[in-house]
Amino acid sequence: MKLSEDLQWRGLIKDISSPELLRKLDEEKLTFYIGTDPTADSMHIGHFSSFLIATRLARYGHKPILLVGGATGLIGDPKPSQERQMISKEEVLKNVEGLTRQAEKIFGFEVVNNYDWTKDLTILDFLRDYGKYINVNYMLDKDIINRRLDSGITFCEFAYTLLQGMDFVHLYEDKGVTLQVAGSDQWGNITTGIELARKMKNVELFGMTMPLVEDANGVKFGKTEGNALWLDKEKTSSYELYQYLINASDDCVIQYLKALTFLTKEEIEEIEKKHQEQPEERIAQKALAREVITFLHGEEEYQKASHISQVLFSGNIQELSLEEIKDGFKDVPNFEASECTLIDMLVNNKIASSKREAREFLSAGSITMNGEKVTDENMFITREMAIEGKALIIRRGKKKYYMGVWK
Ligand code: 545
Repeated sequence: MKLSEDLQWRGLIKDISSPELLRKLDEEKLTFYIGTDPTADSMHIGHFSSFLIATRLARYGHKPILLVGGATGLIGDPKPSQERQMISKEEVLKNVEGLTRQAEKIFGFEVVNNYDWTKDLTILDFLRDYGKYINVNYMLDKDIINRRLDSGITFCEFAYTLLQGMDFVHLYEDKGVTLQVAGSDQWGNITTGIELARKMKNVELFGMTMPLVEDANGVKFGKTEGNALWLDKEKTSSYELYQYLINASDDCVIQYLKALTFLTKEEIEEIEKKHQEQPEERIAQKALAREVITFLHGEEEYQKASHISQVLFSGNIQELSLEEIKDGFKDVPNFEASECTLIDMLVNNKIASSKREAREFLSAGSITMNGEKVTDENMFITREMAIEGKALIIRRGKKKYYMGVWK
């Protein structure tokens, strides 16, 4: 399939600066860029969907450049709602390092930093060489800026779009970049660059955006209760990522497969068919988790995450290593384990609210310890019972977990 057809089939094209671009994508080899600002030291899965576009184009022979905004990160891309909190220079620097390392590791493309060509530009040269080409009226028309006119926008943020525009022109001259890709919130900034290049260099640059990936409720993909899922596995373990992906809703999962994996049209259609026959098997969600985690963290991490999930599902907790236990039970209530009777352990650590309740749980057979049912309230708990001498996993009822940790 041609690249332009593939992108359209996946629903990855929102805006394009000219229909001519589709032909170029299929027939020429372009150098293009996508940028990210160092507002954090890691990307999250929401950014990942846009960055994947870079890999898609690269697989069709185009040359990607990733830009980390050491300069633009000091200013802050205006949000439609309110002014951003300015980030300290030290933090921007630290985040640039984190993001650069991550981008090189995950995507393996050339990374540039716009601080390098912005830091020595004087304000007078900026205004004369760039500011002179862009009309304020033109800037006020931009969606994001326009939406801020009532609540207000500082000159600092207002000028942001010019910095990003300048990057596009700079990368055109320095590296032959003729295309910028991004999520659809970047359309205004991309067109500023196109406008600058047209006026300054009399050349036509191209831009393309993709829709931001959302769930059925319009919540941005990759956010759970306001928490981001990071691409850094020290910040979000593969198991946590697995849990998020495996729980994708049936309504959205096919779209996620299109936008977030490299499975082909035929493969996705096949998965869709099987998924519709037996939705309870979660075939599509499993494929999504496998593809995304393998791409990001490698096959081994995927195996680990799916192993933890299977074991937790079957209840054979003894099969997990301590490391896997720590991953799988990161969010369950913890207590410090010590030698005592089972019933004291349950009550002292609030697994049961009273001895009477504890006895009820035990006689009903609803307490398990490391996957095995326990019923004797006088059973004496020792360190030897813990997994690798450290962790005791208590389950109450079907779903409620607690972790006792031995010091
Ligand atoms: C700066 C200078 C350029 C080109 C681009 C930029 C960055 C751009 C921007 N992009 C977003 C971003 O989010 C913070 C990431 C924290 C790790 O703000 N002005 O930096 C997002 N981007 C990816 C997608 C996006 C966009 O990184 O384009 O649409 C999200 O999906 O919001 O010369």
